[in-house]
Amino acid sequence: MRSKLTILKLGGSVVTEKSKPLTPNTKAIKRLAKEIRKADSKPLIIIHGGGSYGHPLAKKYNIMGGFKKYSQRFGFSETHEAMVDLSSLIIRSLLECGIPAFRFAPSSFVITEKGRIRMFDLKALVKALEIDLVPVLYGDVVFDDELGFTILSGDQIAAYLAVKLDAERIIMGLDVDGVYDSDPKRDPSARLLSELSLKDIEKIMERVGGSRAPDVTGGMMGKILELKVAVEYGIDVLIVNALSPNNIYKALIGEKVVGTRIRR
Ligand code: IP8
Repeated sequence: MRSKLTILKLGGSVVTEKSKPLTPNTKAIKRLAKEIRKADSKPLIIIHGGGSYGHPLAKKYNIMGGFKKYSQRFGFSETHEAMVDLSSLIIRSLLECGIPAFRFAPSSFVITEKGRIRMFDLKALVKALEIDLVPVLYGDVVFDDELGFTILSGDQIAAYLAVKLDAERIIMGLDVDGVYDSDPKRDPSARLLSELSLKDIEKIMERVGGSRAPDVTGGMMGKILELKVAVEYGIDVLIVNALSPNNIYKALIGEKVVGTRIRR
């Protein structure tokens, strides 16, 4: 039987002002904390993206490409610190709303191999869930067996945890209404696809554009590719616009909401 676990991913373009370096979207963070509190969905894991905290720094120091020169060590640490700062803002807002949020910094317990998760120590996370804490994770810098270090996206973490912890669903809160038949940021006639199957995903894969801000982990295309593993496993994925008030609340309580539902 499924654990009823919900994995909520909040995109970097929701929790930050993506075009302004190191700028949080405080209004959205505070509103989302209230929506999450009101929905009271348990158990819950929250994962957030890097937005204007993680991505510009990761790009500047070429962290994704791996450890090539000594000077990158400062960039590795700075990128991580930026993510810790963003995560602190989010966790503080959650705590203020009465949600027992607790940070899990992926770089401390995940090792990747060429960017893919090879080792993920779940023990502490499971203990946290057992006492109804709400773990908060994020895309992070990580140590990598082949590359020395790299960037691990929140999307890869979401899909991995969903499968490992047998989650019921993944809710992706992004800055778009869902998956379109073409890129809505470039094509005004783009049509929202409200239901998608695995077969549909394969068909649209080459037609979905990436986001335009410096997103080192791949935009919508990367998201769909990552989530495919969870969908194949039988986990429902719902993509909604988290910048529209009440969407995350509705999604969490299972109410009908504009978005894209991806099912096996
Ligand atoms: O925004 C990437 O996470 P994402 C995090 O979930 C960093 O892809 C550090 C760039």
